[in-house]
Amino acid sequence: MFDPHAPSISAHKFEFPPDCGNPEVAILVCPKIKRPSQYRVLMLNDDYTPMDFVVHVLAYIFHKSTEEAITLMLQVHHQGQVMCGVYPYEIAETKVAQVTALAREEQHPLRCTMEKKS
Ligand code: TYC
Repeated sequence: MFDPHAPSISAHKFEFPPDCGNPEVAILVCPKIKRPSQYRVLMLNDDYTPMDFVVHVLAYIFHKSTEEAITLMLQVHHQGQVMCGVYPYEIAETKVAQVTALAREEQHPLRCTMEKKS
């Protein structure tokens, strides 16, 4: 039977902060907590994707204003790549997949990648 007053690992953790320096205790109740890694999503230049398509993608997928999207598109065009945003892994992965799918639907070679932030 469930006894709400019985000591448990979580009750112990909250009521009696353990000595996390003691490895016998630390392995059970002192999990290492890390912030999730963040990922930059980068848009890459190519010679064939139309500029207005890239502007559309930046506005639609990355929620940029038209002005911002034009500036970013021109940056990619002149400098080779630009950062569109920083996201947790799954969001970054989804944005890359969405950009790639939209581009392939229109037979454009546009490429978008992600890289882990250090
Ligand atoms: N360089 C392309 C052109 O001249 C335009 C372009 C811009 C392509 C940005 C990709 O990520 C890109 N049509």
